[in-house]
Amino acid sequence: MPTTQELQDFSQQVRRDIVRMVHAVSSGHPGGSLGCTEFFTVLYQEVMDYSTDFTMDGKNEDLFFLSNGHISPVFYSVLARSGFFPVSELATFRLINSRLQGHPTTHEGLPGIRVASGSLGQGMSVALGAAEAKKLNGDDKIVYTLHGDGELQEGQVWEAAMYAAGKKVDNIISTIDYNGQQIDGSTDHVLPLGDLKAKFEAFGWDVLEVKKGNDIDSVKAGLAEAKTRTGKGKPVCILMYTDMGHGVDFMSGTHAWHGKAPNDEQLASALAQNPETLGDY
Ligand SMILES: Cc1ncc(C[n+]2csc(CCOP(=O)(O)OP(=O)(O)O)c2C)c(N)n1
Ligand SMILES: [Mg+2]
Repeated sequence: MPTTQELQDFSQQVRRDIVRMVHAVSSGHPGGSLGCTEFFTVLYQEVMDYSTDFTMDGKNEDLFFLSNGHISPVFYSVLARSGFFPVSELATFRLINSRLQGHPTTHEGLPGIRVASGSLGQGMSVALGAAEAKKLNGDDKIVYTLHGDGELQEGQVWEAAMYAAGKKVDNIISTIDYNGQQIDGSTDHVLPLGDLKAKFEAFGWDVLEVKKGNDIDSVKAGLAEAKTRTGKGKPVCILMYTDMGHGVDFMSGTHAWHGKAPNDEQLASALAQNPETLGDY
């Protein structure tokens, strides 16, 4: 198992990748990506049991579905640095004919991607299909998902949530990136989410909270606890409190960098705050 320091170093390199990828093409989504960096790092470097010899059906492997597909920069960086495809390919982010489209797609055949996402609200439904298939196949591995909090304003999420509990899909762990921000402002301003814990519980889920979603050890503990709660008849939800734009001072705590690229000076500042650890692509 990697040490906390190793996971922090990994996260720091991922943060560099995120801002460099988005800067290079002057487009993409750094804010949510930076806020979920520790989550992806812990998930792929410690928690999930997977093969980088990628197969679409992923039998006898843990699976991950990114529902808020706009945060593809963090996903691509972590997949590359976990061995799914060459790190150098990060330089093709959002280019014509690249496998690294702005929002993940399956058509391009990028290892690690099992569903096209970006049209918000669909990932939990897809993941439930995969989770049920695992049960039918006698495969005891777990299906993980990630969703934005603003994404929860999509009705399909709640249809899926109802289905998951009703059908006792207890091999799924769905994490909510609870940053309190979305594209046009705070979630409170755009459309308040109310008491999310009470809502998921009312839908029949087992809910736990990770209060420090940008702290490696807290994310580790939360994911480990969530795993112990699988197989008990209920789907499991993690409300993970994060700081949008975490790790880059001028991007932190605001929706302003939801989908905006840094200019040259801003990139230099972001990189100075996150020195190279594993080597730039
Ligand atoms: C169905 C759908 N409607 C609208 C959008 C446009 N959109 C992209 S990201 C986003 C905000 C989502 O907020 P959240 O899930 O909290 O993501 P964050 O800003 O925290 O990264 C919206 C409305 C979309 N991608 N899909
Ligand atoms: Mg959000």
